[in-house]
Amino acid sequence: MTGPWTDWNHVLKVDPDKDLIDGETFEDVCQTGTDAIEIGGTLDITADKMQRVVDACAEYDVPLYQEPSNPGVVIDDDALDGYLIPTVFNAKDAFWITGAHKEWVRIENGMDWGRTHTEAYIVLNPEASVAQLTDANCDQSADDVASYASVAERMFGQEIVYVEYSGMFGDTEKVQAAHDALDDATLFYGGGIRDYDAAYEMGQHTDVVVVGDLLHDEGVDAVRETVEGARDAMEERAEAEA
Ligand code: 1GP
Repeated sequence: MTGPWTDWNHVLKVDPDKDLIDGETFEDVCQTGTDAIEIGGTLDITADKMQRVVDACAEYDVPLYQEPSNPGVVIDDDALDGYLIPTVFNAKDAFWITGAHKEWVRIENGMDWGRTHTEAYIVLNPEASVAQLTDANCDQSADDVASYASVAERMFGQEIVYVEYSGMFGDTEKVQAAHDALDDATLFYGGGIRDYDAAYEMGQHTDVVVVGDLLHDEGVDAVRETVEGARDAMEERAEAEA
């Protein structure tokens, strides 16, 4: 179960429904130093909006992944390195566990399995759109989060486990619990990373720090700081473990 994300520290999530700040371009976005760009969002996403971001990033050499929020927005484009297909493990609405996926596997032109990878979400901020949309049960202890991580990795063969706090900085104890539970799968953490210090702190508990809204709210310089924070934390951890 290896993918390029095993070498990543930082992912920038671009929401195709949100604008960049004035004066910034996708060329700037692709030059923040992030390890990969994940294109996805929860609300009002269309294939056209997805395509616009892919087209704008295609000529730069940062890896590009689409994270489709539903089967209708999947785009077929050689510029994409792959698709990260989310499953929300703590959703009460089964559509987000297997319902959407049942539609996905029969999309027009078929699935591109060679480029399709799996992401097991554990959604923990009840205020986030993703929690409300999927009717996620966010009331999970650190032990529960560790259990979900094991279920995802061991029983459902997920390549990535994603602790999602979208919009708020999460509980590092729960993130660490997920990290401790995993052997092979890569842990992504996303939510409320707004500066170097937050990225550095969470970088001590996860494999990959994901940054989203900061790009659309404050721009590429702020994102670059988070790249440095995540990288410094992970380099220190690697040295300590060596
Ligand atoms: C959202 O996990 C990402 O899916 C990032 O969250 O927008 O809070 O950075 P933020």
